[in-house]
Amino acid sequence: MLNKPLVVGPGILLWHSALAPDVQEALVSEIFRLARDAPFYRPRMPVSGKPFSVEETNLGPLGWVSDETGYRYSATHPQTGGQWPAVPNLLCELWSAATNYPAPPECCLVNLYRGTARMGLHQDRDEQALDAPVLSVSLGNSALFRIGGISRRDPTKSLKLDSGDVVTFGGPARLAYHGIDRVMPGTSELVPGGGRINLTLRRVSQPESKTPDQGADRASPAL
Ligand code: MD3
Ligand code: FE
Repeated sequence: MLNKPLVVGPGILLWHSALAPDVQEALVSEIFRLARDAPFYRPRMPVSGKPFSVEETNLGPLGWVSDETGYRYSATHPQTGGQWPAVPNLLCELWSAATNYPAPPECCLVNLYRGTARMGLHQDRDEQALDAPVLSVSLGNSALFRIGGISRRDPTKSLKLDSGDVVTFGGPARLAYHGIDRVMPGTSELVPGGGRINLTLRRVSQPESKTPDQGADRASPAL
């Protein structure tokens, strides 16, 4: 399913153009079909309530949501109250092939960037399973992605993410600060209405171990 990745930095693996154009098209139409049940909405910042510029929805048993009261994982859509649609099989297989993690992803966050939407520098740390990498799929317009270290003051580097790119962030990169500085207009025709879609797949809870021994050492999970 996947070729050899490019090692962009410690814990950062990039599969450039991992998804063929026909697979990218099928994924985007599947996402907009699923979004009829779980519509894109604008999350709000904790405390201030300022709306994100990015629109979001989720797939899977848990969705990442944000409002005035904080960030959290929720089994239901904040507007419809319904469960999130299932993660498509192709994405579960991609997760397994790219991460080799012994349990399926629980959350596929779908980020929709229209116009000048961007995402400020942040850490993903609302998950218990920090031993699992995060997997990102880029679709549509290219984006300038920025990644630093585990301190906000660490130096950052920029990486262009193109449609069909797949990246995993694990081990030393799992808690790295990262964000999307800019999406480059007119660089792809993939997304109807224009823009960029990012799929971020995450394991949220620690899986039940498959053998009694595997779960014994919770203090030093294998990265
Ligand atoms: C590095 N999304 O949803 S994907 C996010 O393109 C998020 O929409 C961006 O950051 C986007 O949280 C960036 C790349 C990414 C995702 C998660 C990471 C990089 C990461 C988690 C840890 C380190
Ligand atoms: Fe993130």
